[in-house]
Amino acid sequence: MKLYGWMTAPNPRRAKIFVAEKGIGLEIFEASDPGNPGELSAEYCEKYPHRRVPLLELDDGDWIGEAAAICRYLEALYPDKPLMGRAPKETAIIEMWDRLAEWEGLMAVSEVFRNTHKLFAGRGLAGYDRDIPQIPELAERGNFRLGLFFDKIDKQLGRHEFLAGDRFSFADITALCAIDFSISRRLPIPENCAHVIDWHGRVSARPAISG
Ligand SMILES: N[C@@H](CCC(=O)N[C@@H](CS)C(=O)NCC(=O)O)C(=O)O
Repeated sequence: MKLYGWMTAPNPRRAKIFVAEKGIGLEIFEASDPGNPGELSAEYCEKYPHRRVPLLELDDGDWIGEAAAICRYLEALYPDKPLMGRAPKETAIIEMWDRLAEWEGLMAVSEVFRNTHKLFAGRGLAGYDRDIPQIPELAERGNFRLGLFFDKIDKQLGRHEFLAGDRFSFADITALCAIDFSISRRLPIPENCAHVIDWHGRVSARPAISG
């Protein structure tokens, strides 16, 4: 199997951290164009018509896209060190928080990034083979949504050690990737979100993440 990523992009990072946390030996390949690292290569886009990363290419030539689907597949193949739940209720709660972190956190930062960054002019959304205009109002709304996301998870992290309860899970990985992406765009964790700041320090220090 081969995992394709794109430098420090947040969605491939979710899969890379998942693989590292579970200690799965997987070859990781860069999908960007060597001549233009700001874009996915033409060869990669031909292989994967949805034109996004991450992608898991299987030994039989089939492929699986979407970070959560890739991690779900790897969790089934490598059940040790479970990150997606050990029983139906825990599994559902982890999925709930993962989806919240993706939709309310990662999508909010992406709205800011994709609708403002000069290099992404005409690429307001990932995954299309034609121009998708940037919409400045979406960046404003993304910024607003991001603030709501920080407040929401601060409350949750005030009640639990980790996002989906008392064990580190895939939901923490998604939230961390969203928040590190936000920090890299100079949108830091608000100072009044003390629980998020504490959680961010603890999670970032995990060997699979800091190493
Ligand atoms: N829902 C997808 C989102 C994947 C996605 O948007 N990936 C971005 C990188 S974080 C991408 O492929 N961008 C390609 C581009 O901008 O051309 C997932 O969970 O994997």
